[in-house]
Parts: sequence; C-alpha cells; structure tokens
Amino acid sequence: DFPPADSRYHNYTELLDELDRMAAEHPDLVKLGDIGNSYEGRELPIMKISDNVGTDEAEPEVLFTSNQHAREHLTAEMALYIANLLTDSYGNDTEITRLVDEREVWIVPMANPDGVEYDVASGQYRAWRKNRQPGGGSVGTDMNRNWDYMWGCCGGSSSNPASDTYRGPAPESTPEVSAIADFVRGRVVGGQQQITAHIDFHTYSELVLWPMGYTYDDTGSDMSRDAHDTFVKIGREMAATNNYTPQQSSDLYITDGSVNDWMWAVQDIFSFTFEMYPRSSNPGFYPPDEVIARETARNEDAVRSLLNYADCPYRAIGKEA
Ligand code: 0X9
Ligand code: CA
Ligand code: CA
Ligand code: CA
Ligand code: ZN
Repeated sequence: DFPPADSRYHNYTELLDELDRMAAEHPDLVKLGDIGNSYEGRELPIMKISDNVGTDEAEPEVLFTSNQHAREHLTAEMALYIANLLTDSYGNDTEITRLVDEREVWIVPMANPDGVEYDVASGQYRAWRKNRQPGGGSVGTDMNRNWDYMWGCCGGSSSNPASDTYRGPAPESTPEVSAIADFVRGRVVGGQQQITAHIDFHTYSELVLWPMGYTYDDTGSDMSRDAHDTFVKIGREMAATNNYTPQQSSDLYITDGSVNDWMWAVQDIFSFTFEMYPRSSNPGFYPPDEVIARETARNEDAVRSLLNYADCPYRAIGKEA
C-alpha cells in the first residue's frame, strides 16, 4: 500500500469505496459502471454525473481520465476532486448546478489500476509508469503510446518492450486503452460523437497541453486553423486560472500514439493533457499527501471553464455555429 505518511492517497480499493460512497449519497446524480477490465482483471470504473443520470439526454458530454501512468497518483485524487465538486456543490453553487443539469460528465478515475497497485504494493514506491501486461521478455506497455492514431509513426515512442515508452505490439493492444477507446466510440450516437471535450490528467510539470503530439506543425489535414486557434484560446484561458504553462504537446517533446491525438483526430474531441504539480523532479511523481487538497482545488476553475465551453468550443474564438 501507500507508505503511512501518504495514506491520504487512494489505492484502487479505496478509490472504489469512495466512488460507491458518492453514488450512495447522490443516487439521483451519480451512476457507476465499468468499461471493461485491466490486464490483471481489475474492473475499470467509470462514473457518470448529470441530472436524470439514468437517461442518455441530449446534453454535451465531457470526459475526464486519470492515471494512464501508474506513478502519477495525484491524478486519481484530481478525478475524485471533480466528482466531489460536481456532487457536493449541486444545489449550492449556481454554476455547478447549471453545469450538472446541462452536461453529462464521465470520469475514468484510474485507467491503469494494475500499474497503480504494483507501484505501491511493497510499501516503497517503484516509480512504475506502464501497465502490467507482459510481452517480449519484459512487462508493461506505455498506455499513452498505445492509441490508434499515427501509432509509432514519428520517433515519439519505443519498439523496445523494456522501454518506459514501449508502444506495445499494436495500437490498442492494452486492454485498458482498448476499453477507454471502445467506450468513447460508443458515445457516437446518430453519427455524432457526444463527447466534445476531454482532459487527461498526468504529473508532473504544471502544463496545459493540446494536440498534435506527433508533429511540430500547428495545423494540417487533421487540425484546421480554427480548431488550432480554439485549442490555443481555451488552453491559455485554463492555464491563466491555475498558473500552468500552456503549449502544444509536441513543444514539450514528440509523442506518437498518445491519447489527445486520437481523441481529436479520430473522435473530434477537444482533448487536453494537464501535467499537474509539481514543476520539477523534487518532489516529482511523489508529492506528500499534504498537497492533495491544494493541488486538486487549483484546477477547479479550469474544469469549470472546459465544462462551460463544452456546448460549443468554437465560441472561444467567436465562431458559434
Ligand atoms: O509522455 C507523456 O505521455 C506525458 N508526460 S508524462 O511525464 N506524464 O509521461 C506527456 C504527453 C503529452 N504529449 C506530448 N508531449 N506530445
Ligand atoms: Ca503525509
Ligand atoms: Ca442529464
Ligand atoms: Ca447524451
Ligand atoms: Zn503521465
């Protein structure tokens, strides 16, 4: 488990317990499910939050995902923060009430539970990043190199199974990425992707990142000028609220097969990566649990902003349909 000094972080079963508690306390707003199983057979939980939560209404849908990378434990706490915000503030905060009424929010709080549990199992952090699927004499695929768009195209991932950025033998070879991708494909209703906006939470560096990751180009056949300008505008607005640094993801470094590129190019979802606290390698992936409250609340206004834009992201550049 987590070391005693970091016991306020949630391991997999503690996270499931917290999701159950929220669903029990807010049965009219919260629906729990799973989107499949991890390699080792753990259910991959998903939470839906909306009014009339049992009904698929014609409301813009927003997705939050956390913990593709195992050691980035602050990101599961971010997912729980969003879930608690939307449920506890419903009926008390006029903006949250409106957003819960007018959006359907999906949260995948721990996309890589096998990796998370492996990272903390011994009581001493293992600095584990990948999932726990064996292959090629090694264990683990980097889920954020395993998505099915420009997979392995551009030197932004590794073909070496021992590498921390191993892309796997094929796109969606990891059951975890395959499950999330299947879920997202399942949100196409009447030919229209219902999810309009997405944040994938990572640590660390305090960045707001937008696609593309596989190319340094700002625009191309998969990124129109208007779409790029919308990413930049919303990304900068969100970064102004949390004091992160906004930039195109490839300006950090090139990645191929990463989640934002697939979400945008294949699914038309305005998809961002947040690299959370801290800025640098001390404390790196393992900030003490004392910072959880401050560093999750730090992203509240950015989350509100994206939820607001979800009905028409192009409004950010004055191009309402
Ligand atoms: O490398 C990653 O997958 C992300 N950083 S992390 O330290 N959390 O592993 C960054 C992904 C963003 N995409 C690009 N930089 N292209
Ligand atoms: Ca502590
Ligand atoms: Ca609803
Ligand atoms: Ca819907
Ligand atoms: Zn990461």
